[in-house]
Amino acid sequence: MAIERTFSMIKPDATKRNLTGKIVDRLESAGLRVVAQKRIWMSRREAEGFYAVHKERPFFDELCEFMSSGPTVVQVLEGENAIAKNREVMGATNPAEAADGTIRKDFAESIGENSVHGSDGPDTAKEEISYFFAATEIVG
Ligand code: RTP
Ligand code: MG
Repeated sequence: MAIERTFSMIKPDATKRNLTGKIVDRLESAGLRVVAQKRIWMSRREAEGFYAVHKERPFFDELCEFMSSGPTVVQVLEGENAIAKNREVMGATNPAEAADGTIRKDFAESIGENSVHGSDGPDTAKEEISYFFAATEIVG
């Protein structure tokens, strides 16, 4: 299995509740290495750009409002099968449907305010990493 990189975010509902360290611990314990990380406050426009694929969805406005409502920790994670592994550790989008022991099951507040984001494939991982990080900011 090849070493992959994926993009991850700790969303405003989680930074607000001081859960950054606990979430990083879940990621590292699963074998994912944090090779880049910074705390940012996204503008509404940045959130709209990041979530452009969802712009026709009914939750788009609410999502962009939420994602620009407070600090977010953006990260690049590296490891074997990192994209799928991160999705597994995160759990289902809706915390009510997330498996036991996942981040969303344990920490998420609702389907919208669900504590974390993770890329869903190799192409989105590349795009999302470059949306927030320069190559020089990623130290493997
Ligand atoms: P993510 O992209 O954040 O890793 O999560 P995901 O793949 O599990 O979910 P996706 O379908 O891509 O949706 C992106 C984010 O939009 C919010 N959402 N709200 N109110 C709703 O019905 C609803 N559905 C999705 C969530 O914050 C979700 O993570
Ligand atoms: Mg998604």
